Amino acid sequence: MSSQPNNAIPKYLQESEVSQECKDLIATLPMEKGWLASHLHQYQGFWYFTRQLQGVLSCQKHFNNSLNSDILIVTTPKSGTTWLKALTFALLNRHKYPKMFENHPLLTKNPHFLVPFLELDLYNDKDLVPDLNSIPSPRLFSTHLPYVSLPKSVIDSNCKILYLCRNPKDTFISLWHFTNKLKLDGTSTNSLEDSFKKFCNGVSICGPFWEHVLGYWKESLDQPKKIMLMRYEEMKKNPSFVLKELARFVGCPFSKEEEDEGVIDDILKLCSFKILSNLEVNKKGKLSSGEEHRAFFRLGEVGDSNNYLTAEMIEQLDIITEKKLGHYGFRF
Ligand code: PAP
Repeated sequence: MSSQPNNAIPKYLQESEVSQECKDLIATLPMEKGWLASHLHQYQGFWYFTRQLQGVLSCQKHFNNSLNSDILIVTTPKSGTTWLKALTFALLNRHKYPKMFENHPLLTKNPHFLVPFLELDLYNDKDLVPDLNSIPSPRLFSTHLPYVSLPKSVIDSNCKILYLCRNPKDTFISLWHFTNKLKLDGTSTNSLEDSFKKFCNGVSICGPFWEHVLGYWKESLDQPKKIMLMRYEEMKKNPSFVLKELARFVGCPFSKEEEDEGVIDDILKLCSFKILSNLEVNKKGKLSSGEEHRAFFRLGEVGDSNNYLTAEMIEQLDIITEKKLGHYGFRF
């Protein structure tokens, strides 16, 4: 691990800007070669890049006032986080910005800016603890944390959790593209085969993928008022149905008048891949954590993994998925 702080490199690649507590912990944790930064560390059963681990520890320690009115978007990486952030933000703020295509914040701000990640954004700096008390309710945050690692106050409060997952084949291919795009030296791209093996073995960012999904699936059955589980494929197939369910779940259902006036269609249009990916703000600029906005918009379709994976790879992922999730009644 490099010991020189280097502000020229993006945060997601920095490995030295972490607290002594984090460094001491890392020395005791299993470690593997990273997809993006040099290392992944296994903490509480899941894998994180170094800077992310700093954020995980910090939000577990300091995010201790989760409110019943909070809404937390939780995803496995590359499951449609950006899309769900945009949809939820537009849903909650529809009365504030009725003219959706004129002055809406989504037209000039990336969805990750409007809905910050706890561990990758708000709590990512070792010396900074944000004051979130002045944010008007409902506060909208996001995280990639697995259920077992959520801050205790999130577990204890009656906040709402929106969990989104995506079939592992497309999730894997999206992650593979994303990490290769964000590597700075184009020479050392991760090979598909090598990344596939790692993904199947659970060694991926916030992996094992299946354990992440299983944790929230089980909790969504036990706590249906607190956790709503969504699938990317379902959102693509029937977006208005999912959006209406989402609105009901967070306590702001659409009225008959809104439905008749086309508010649902407007939100879906504003948050569509076509509109969001073509906005100036999303074609350039970066997140506070250093990733380019445009890296979050690639294709936005279901089934693109068929263009990359061999029949054997597909079979292998299907078998793992059935073994790990089918047994619990979960299918994509
Ligand atoms: P994150 O977890 O790192 O925040 P996330 O937004 O989940 O990333 O992943 C991006 C994926 O969502 C990309 O999928 P792809 O690689 O298969 O194309 C991206 O294209 C897709 N995506 C982004 N915005 C939308 C959208 N508005 N509608 C549908 N898919 C989208």
